[in-house]
Amino acid sequence: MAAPSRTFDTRAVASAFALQGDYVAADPYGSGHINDTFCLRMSQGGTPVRYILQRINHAIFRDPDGLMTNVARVCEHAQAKLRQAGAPDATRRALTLVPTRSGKAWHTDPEGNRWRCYLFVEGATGHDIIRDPAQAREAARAFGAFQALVADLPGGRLAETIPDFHHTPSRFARFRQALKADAHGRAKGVAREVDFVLARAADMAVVTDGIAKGEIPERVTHNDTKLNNVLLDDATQEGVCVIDLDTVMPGSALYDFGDLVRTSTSPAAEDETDLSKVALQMPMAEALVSGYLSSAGAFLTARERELLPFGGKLMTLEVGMRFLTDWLEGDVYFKVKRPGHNLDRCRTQLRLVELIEARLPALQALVAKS
Ligand code: ADP
Ligand code: GN1
Ligand code: MG
Repeated sequence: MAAPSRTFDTRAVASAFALQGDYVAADPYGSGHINDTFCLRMSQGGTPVRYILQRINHAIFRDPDGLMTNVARVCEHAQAKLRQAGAPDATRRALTLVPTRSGKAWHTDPEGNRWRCYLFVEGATGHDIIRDPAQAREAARAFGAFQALVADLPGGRLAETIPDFHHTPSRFARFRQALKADAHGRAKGVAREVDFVLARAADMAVVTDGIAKGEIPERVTHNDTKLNNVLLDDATQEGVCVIDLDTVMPGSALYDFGDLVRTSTSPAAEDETDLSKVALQMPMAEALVSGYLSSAGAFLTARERELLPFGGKLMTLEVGMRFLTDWLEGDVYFKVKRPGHNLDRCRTQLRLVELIEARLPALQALVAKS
């Protein structure tokens, strides 16, 4: 469970939202690397009811109000479409914000922290590690369906909640800056990892150049499609609810498919220290392709299809490079729980990049036959 970086008066925060019943407790919840997430427990006439209460990390999301405006738009659009389609369980199939007592989508506390409250999606789990191909298929189908859902989002372009979030060349430049500055004297211990990243300079701009030249379409994408950002039904494993909407903004389908490859093909945890456990399981990859194409196949272009496996390599390389950058910069971005945590995470990612590279032709063949 993620420990919040500090304690908060969650009882006071909860009282700002239009909730029924009595406050019981709010416990740190989930394994996200960014926000402070709590499982809020209320008692409604003796019946326990849970909510998700989240403090937005405004050190990372510099425009939290713009972010919440995005999130509210996406939630409302998803709910409206589900209701239109007659879905009986709309509040389980898309995130639902609980408004504040004054009817706003988020609460600002006296210290300037932005808080939001969601209905808790019960009976479903965000998994940190993929268990079987059925889960991979459902996760990929759900994220593809999410892209289809937001494709007709009304109200103009969404705010960029983190500018250049997946602009891999900018991430590469930042990495090189951190390496040059070496503010914590850590560069000498990571020469192999640094060389690995530098040797792949030519990969960094493939997608951004493709978008700039109009060869790859810009779409509204989720941009953080790690496996634990989709809740799978505990009984059926169906991908019921896509969560973590902070980075929903213009992007590329390749980022979303790519991060699924990164997080749903290996049986090892993202921070596994035994690199021999990192593996690219082809049945998982096959399930990702079939699940993603089942919901996104109708709108993907030929070029996007062709680049799906490369997207997997690029996203894994990008995140590996981001963990390495954070290690060099002194662990200032991702939450860490132990010394060397970011470096451990970096190493699993770079190992997976190697494995993806070795299987690129096989992965391309999988896409081609689907
Ligand atoms: P972060 O940006 O820090 O990753 P997330 O929005 O992904 O934060 O939330 C952290 C965790 O909280 C998720 O991985 C998931 O386990 C859980 N979670 C978030 N929203 C809900 C919800 N509406 N219902 C149930 N669990 C949720
Ligand atoms: C973060 O928020 P979370 O834990 O779902 C990060 C992603 C990384 C991921 C690596 C806003 O995702 O970009 O891929 O960690 N989110 C942000 O596990 O930076
Ligand atoms: Mg998350």
